Amino acid sequence: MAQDTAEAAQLESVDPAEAADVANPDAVSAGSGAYTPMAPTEGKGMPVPGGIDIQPQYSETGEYAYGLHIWLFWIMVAISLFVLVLMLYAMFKFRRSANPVPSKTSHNTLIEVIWTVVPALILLAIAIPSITLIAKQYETPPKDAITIKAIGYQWYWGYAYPDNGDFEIVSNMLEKDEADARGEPHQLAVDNRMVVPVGVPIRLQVTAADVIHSFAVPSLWFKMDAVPGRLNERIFQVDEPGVYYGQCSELCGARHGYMPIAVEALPMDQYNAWVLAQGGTVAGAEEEGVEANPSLPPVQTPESAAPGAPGAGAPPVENPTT
Ligand SMILES: [Cu+2]
Repeated sequence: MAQDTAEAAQLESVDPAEAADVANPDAVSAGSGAYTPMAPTEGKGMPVPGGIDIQPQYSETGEYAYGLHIWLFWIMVAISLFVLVLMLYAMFKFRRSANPVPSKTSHNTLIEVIWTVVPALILLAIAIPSITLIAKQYETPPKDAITIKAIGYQWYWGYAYPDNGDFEIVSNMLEKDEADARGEPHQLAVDNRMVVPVGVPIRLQVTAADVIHSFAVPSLWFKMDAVPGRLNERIFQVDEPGVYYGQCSELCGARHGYMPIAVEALPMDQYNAWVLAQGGTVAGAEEEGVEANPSLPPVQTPESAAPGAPGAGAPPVENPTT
């Protein structure tokens, strides 16, 4: 709880003007102040040096999974200690010098019932939360969920927003000096983040344009293979605003390790402002008199996405046979 408050305070303390300095100048000017990339919170949504546990979770499914992880850990500790104590006891009590005549006992109904029933109960205590977790992970998103599509390319990610005017964001890894200048972790920071609304279910579709990639964000308990020609889908929901980092998690070629993922979760009104800044559309915008900025191109194209730019990777081929 104290940690949450500290994180919230840190998020709020980011001065927009200050953040604009370190942010992508293109994105900021294009949005005319509508969207400023959020400064990440140290240790939130990212790995930490020397960390041995899984990352703190920021989705409902992730929190449930973390609970299961701790539950399994203590079951393992209890069983390991129990077996160790039994072994030490037997080794000491029944050593040859103290117990020269071995017991001839071959049956004990009570013990046999116990060592059958107790392991069965342990398995049940594991199976119920485990199956519940699987069901939670593959719960069908509600009909009105916003659809976002993550597309893996060699070697960068594209994020399409079919419910918001079908624009696509191209996301490339930042060079070390750029990431340092923005105060973001190197090899996780990207030029254009996947921006999502916070607190609402999202229908996240994952696919690829060339080879198999995998879209994975550990702190949001999300990992799904991106397979060319297939549309894998899973519900995706982020509890609180923030920046969450991940990486491609399926070996996909030479620059597999250099196509990170950065998800930025924003309150719905800020998400809508970001969508409009990208030239997208917002549901119900016509009635409210809000229109997309027509002076902006429909697709945000970072410099590093240009053919031949450093880190650009091979462009996707629409139809290689023609
Ligand atoms: Cu990949």
